[in-house]
Amino acid sequence: PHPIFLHDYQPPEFLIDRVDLAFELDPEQTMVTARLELRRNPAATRGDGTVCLHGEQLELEWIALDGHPLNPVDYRVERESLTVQRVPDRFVLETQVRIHPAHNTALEGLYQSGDMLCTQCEAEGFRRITYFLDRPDVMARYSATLIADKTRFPVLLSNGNRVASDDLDDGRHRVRWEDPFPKPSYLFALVAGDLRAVEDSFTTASGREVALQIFVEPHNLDKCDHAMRSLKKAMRWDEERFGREYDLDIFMIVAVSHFNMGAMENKGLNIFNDKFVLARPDTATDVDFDGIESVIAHEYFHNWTGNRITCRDWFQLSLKEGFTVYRDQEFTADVASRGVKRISDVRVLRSHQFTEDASPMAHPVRPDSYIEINNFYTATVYQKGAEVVRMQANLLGPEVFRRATDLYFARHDGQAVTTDDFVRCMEDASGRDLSQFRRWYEQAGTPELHIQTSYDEATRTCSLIVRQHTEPTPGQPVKAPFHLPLAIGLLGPDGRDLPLRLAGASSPDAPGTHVLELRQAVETFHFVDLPARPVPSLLRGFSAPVKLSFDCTDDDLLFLMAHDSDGFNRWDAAQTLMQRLLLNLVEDAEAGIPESFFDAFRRALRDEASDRALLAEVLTLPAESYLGEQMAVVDVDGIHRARTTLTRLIGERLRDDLLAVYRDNGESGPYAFTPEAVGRRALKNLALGYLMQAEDAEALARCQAQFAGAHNMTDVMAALRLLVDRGGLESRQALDEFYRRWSGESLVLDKWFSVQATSPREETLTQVIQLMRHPDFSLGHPNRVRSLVSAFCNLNQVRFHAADGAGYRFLADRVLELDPLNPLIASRLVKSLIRWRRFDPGRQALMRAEIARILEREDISKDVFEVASKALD
Ligand code: B3K
Ligand code: ZN
Repeated sequence: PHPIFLHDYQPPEFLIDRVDLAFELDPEQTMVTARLELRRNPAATRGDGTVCLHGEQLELEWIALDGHPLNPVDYRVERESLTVQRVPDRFVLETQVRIHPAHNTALEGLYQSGDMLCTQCEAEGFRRITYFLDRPDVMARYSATLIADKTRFPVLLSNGNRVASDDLDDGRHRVRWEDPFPKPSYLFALVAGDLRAVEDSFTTASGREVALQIFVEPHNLDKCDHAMRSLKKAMRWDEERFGREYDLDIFMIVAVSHFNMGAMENKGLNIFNDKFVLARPDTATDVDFDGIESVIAHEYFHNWTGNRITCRDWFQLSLKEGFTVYRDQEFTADVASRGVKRISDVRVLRSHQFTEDASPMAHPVRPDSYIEINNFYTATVYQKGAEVVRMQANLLGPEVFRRATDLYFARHDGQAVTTDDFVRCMEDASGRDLSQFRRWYEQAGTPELHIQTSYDEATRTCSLIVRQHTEPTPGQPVKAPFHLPLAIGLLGPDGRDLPLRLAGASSPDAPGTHVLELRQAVETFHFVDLPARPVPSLLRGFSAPVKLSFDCTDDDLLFLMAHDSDGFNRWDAAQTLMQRLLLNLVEDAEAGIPESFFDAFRRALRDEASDRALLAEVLTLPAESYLGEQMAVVDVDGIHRARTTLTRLIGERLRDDLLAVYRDNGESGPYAFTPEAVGRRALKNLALGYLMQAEDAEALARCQAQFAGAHNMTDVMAALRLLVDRGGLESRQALDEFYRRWSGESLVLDKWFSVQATSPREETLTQVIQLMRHPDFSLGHPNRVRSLVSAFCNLNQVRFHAADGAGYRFLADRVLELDPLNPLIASRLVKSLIRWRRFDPGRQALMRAEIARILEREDISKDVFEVASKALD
């Protein structure tokens, strides 16, 4: 397989204005007829009188040009294309192909999920449906006529508006859909099934009535309320915050159980992994409710950032994904808690994106080459892309940023554009020069900021020397400095923010946060008029996606944790402190924990005034994987031991306070998904976790009672998790009972699998191997694979990285089994192996051997090939 390069981009030789599709749907074989109106692209730079369309796994039945069937000498069918010779500048091409949805295990193109048929076209799935110019810069108007058996497939959906329907004589029926908005092929969708809809409506700001429908299998009708509420919230928010109104008269969401990722923003017909639609308090946790709200919002927001304005080519993926993630993050921050949202987003960034940046798959937010684009739906394109938009929003300020996005929507509506076009709108609306800032799109790697602070009593000056440095990444040995916002505050002895006055500035800022703009590799800043040595609070709100190191004592961290006016930095100070204690414990198992730490923890637990959700975040120890990232060589077992020890010590030392917190935050009344209630549950279950590690008899009794008596899945799962990690008879009984109760609910069963796969107990891998043979396990079901295999490999550092390499062997075996079925899922799994350089020589050798074993397999997909081969480069 060969890479494709951004610098080879050429505009399409032909454009397609209109597409009329007709489907005779049947799982075994579906006939697809396409009528395409093509014309030569005036902007094309070359052309040789032929047209070459993409197509994969299509059986061509007939083909006609301007109404005349073509002779075999006039066209050529290859494995991935159809070339037609000697075409005029403007013509109509008609084809009919045969495809086989029931045998489509890759779940790209048209496939079967349970009893329904559905599509997934992004990025390059449309070419598995019909011959086409399957690239995002070819935007066309579509109609789709769907014909299927009326009993099996009473509901037939596609993009846009339903314009006609009738019954045929043979028991089939026919429905025609027309989408008035031009779109790239990756946004095409169709669904056929025996579905029921929950319906509602939304009145837009300009007074238009939009019909809202969520389609599910009949038994799931009672799990759609939260999704519908989330959708309406998102529609309103996008009007208020970005001035974006919905544009069709109908918006549909369909929940399907077999889906490669989270959801898909097809125009007017979003298709969702049912995990991000279905929720009832007794079946879904707070984390699930949260995921549904933000994924529904994310896909809805794509209607403007992705659909109306799309990407010129797939290198520009972050144009729509980074911006849309930024939008959904802001949505959640506005409708829930801004502070908690920022913390959880930074957790994700640090644990997924920073690690990716430090891996052989490191790539810029705008990659410059790929072998398989599906490998680039990454934390870098999504989460770092969102950070890059966030930095621009912060550099411009809210009003100017809003002007800039308004300009972007006005200037590029209906176009396929680049990240550069986006930045140009930021520049044009603000008058700022963002040329250096563009490096964020071009250079991979996480910048490291090292800040040295000093205070001079004589001049009452606090100086900051700021150094930035970015390690080389594959293909980019030398990095130029980034332009970045560094938000800082200085705390006085009483814990309050001091007025900040830069040397030379005429008047001080008000006390609070000051944003410094960095541009050089080394820069010095002097703050004057400071009566005493301040404690600096740096990178407030995580103002740039960098790794920060600065010289500060444990006491400084305790001080920031207690006083910083920036909630994010209070949390971060606590994390840094806990990280220090834990890494000390890894080095020396006998190292003590200072009394001041327990005191601070106790004070926090007793602080009735603070937000419960924030408190739960502050009091959560850093994850084992995150601690590993902070070490030169990951000490898998040492980290597990240290973290378990500190958890137990907290449980023992703070027993009474933890029990009080547990009791005070119990459930009263029916389940509510409010930030307040979610925060209470999080704090209560965190307390229970510490107590359980201390092997407290009262805690065990409470945990069992919670498992048996809770009415919401959040509390049930928290208790089950703790019982499983503890092991023994109680664990077995709880698992059996849970299975009996929920075996009919696939999404709940996923939790049953993953709670076992992520347990740190020694027997976990043996257990996981047994579960692979469970009648409810199937490699053909991505959610199940994720809940068992991916959960074990990605969320269980201590067992996956067992020193004997059994975890690695298990993973490689699964990759080899999955690759012929579903390369996208197989390739995601390989990513768990590629950070082998971070481990000791023994583990390194074992991991490399498994990657090599994967690469030896003939006929490996290009998805897996790309990741595995880059891993060994
Ligand atoms: N745009 C889709 C992701 C498509 C992934 C293709 N392999 C969902 C989203 O980001 O909203
Ligand atoms: Zn997206």
